[in-house]
Amino acid sequence: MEMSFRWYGKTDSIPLEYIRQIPGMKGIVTAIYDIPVGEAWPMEKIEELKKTVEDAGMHISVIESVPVHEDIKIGLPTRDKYIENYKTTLRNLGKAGIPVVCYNFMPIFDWTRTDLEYRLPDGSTALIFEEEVAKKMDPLTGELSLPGWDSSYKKEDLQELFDHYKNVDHEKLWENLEYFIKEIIPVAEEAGVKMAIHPDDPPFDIFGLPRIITNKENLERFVNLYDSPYNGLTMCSGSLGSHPDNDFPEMLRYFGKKDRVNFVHARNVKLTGGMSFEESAHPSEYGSVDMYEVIKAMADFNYTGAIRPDHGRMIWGETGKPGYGLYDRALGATYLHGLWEAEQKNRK
Ligand SMILES: [Mn+2]
Repeated sequence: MEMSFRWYGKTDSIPLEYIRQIPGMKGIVTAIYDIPVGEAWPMEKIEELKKTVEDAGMHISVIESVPVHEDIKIGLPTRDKYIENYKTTLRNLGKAGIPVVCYNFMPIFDWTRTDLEYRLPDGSTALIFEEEVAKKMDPLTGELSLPGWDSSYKKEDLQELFDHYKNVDHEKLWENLEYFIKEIIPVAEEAGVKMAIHPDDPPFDIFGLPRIITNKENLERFVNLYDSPYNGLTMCSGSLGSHPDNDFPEMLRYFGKKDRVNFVHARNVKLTGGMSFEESAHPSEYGSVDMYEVIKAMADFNYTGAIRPDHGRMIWGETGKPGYGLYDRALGATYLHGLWEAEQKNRK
């Protein structure tokens, strides 16, 4: 297991120098943020990013993410052009020695929450999802915006996208995903870049849009679309763990033994009834995911890839990008590091 940390590039309020000071920190998870979705990433920009990270004494463990253009998810004729660009990006990342790419296949919206600054009893703030509030949210007003979403959509664009998705049900989305996977995985294999699809967050339909990377059965269907370790998963304890039916450690062990776990996101969530949940501190006692079981599962299949503390709470007066402060994520990293060390010594 290699400990890593997400960094949003030079505009991130947390400098690489601080990240390096977190005990056990080896890798950086990052992306190029100023290239429009669908365009190919040029070699020079990739090399520049790599150099920036290496000059700070670390290396790039994972690119998170290379976003998938909506035309690919919808299955429009224009998808082929965007798939070709995606292949170019993968070839370039391979040339630069990047081992893993994380991406997702969620229609229009990335991770969704109903409150980004919910106050927990200890005074910290966290991201939460309340089922009833989400039902009343109207994404078409164009006023709703979350940090994980593509902020370039205007109200008109959104309406048009929703119109397109009227013809995309779950099966159609599977078909479009299969088309994409069969095109890109051979290129990823050749380039030496392992792909790691991120589960949908939350792992159920929202705003009437289909979501398919949600549970064990669907992850199984996904890995069977193309039989290769390059067609793998990002196992995210917070995303999959926010559905009460998902047994995350069991799923992690199962897909790890199949050699399909290419990246791990670790954070805890506390299920609060129905489909609602709060993001909590990492230790098991604060959430519904048993983090020790997560680490044990990884030790069971000798995981050697990257793990990163996913979102954290805002603590100690820190302000910044919701979910992506320094302090709580650093605590998460050292906690995970400690569990891993104990588990490794246990097994000797
Ligand atoms: Mn995640």
